Amino acid sequence: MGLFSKLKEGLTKTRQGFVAKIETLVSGGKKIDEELYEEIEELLIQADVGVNTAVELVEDLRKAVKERKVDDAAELRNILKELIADIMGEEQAGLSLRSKPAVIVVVGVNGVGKTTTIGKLAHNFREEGRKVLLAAGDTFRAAAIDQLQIWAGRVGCDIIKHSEGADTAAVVFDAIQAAKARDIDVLIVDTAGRLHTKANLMEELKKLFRVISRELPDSPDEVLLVLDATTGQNAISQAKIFGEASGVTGIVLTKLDGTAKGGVVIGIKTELNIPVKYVGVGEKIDDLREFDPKEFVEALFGD
Ligand SMILES: Nc1nc2c(ncn2[C@@H]2O[C@H](COP(=O)(O)OP(=O)(O)OP(=O)(O)O)[C@@H](O)[C@H]2O)c(=O)[nH]1
Ligand SMILES: [Mg+2]
Repeated sequence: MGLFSKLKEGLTKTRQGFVAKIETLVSGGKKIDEELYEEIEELLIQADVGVNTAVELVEDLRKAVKERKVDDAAELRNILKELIADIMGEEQAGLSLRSKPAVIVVVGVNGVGKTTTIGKLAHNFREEGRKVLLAAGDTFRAAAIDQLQIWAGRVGCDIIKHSEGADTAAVVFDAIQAAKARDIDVLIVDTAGRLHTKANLMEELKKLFRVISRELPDSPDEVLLVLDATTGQNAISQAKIFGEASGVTGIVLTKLDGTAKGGVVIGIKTELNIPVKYVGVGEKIDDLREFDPKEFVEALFGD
């Protein structure tokens, strides 16, 4: 299955819980009245676009209906799609890898899909012919190191690791030296899942960034925050706190396959100043896709 079909399939539940319900709501010669607007707003909130965004969208919908003198409620579906497409824009935010080795640090709370995303990213880079090195910066659990090692084996790239309990900054220091010596293009650093509310853990990340930029002045090139789409609005609060504490440059939104909360992509766009760079649509090695906002809107509406 192609990745667009996968994205479309992954968004099925969101589409059923939102677009399909709106379609039912506006069909059958329904009158465009206050009640209808309220119901649409409710559906938007349920799809996790966020309350503010839902209110604004319905406000714009009202304006468009007035301006265009729309009297067929069925038209609302397409106007809403247009408005969402306007919000999402057309621009794709790619990675900005400036240095050699380029360093990507992957952060996020427990279990969102950091390590899996690193495996998939490494695979993509390898496909492009780039030399990749992984750093097992999650030293919290021995299993975390093993998990990254398995991904390195699958992808066919090297990994730098210390034993459980080691200092993450020391692992990354070694990884940078190895990357320089081995002519590596991209070094990807795994980190332990941490609660965004724990100040000491966030301090640890800052220390890590200091070590990296001492070795490579323009690095890290990217700090990717991994968010789990199934957590909906909670993902947005995580991003706000991580964004401030660790200079996040991009978001990877995982588990878009099978969630009903796909509307959170729209909330991320309106509430955060951080672009979504990749989306995860499954657990397999090639289930990571560069995020294309236009394609997302098409997939969401099933068109
Ligand atoms: N369906 C689906 N599952 C995913 C996706 N990305 C990751 N997962 C699954 O999510 C689970 C957690 O993934 P990990 O990569 O271990 O998450 P992590 O953030 O590294 O977790 P910690 O290291 O414990 O903080 C695994 O079972 C993955 O297979 C995705 O895009 N879709
Ligand atoms: Mg992990």
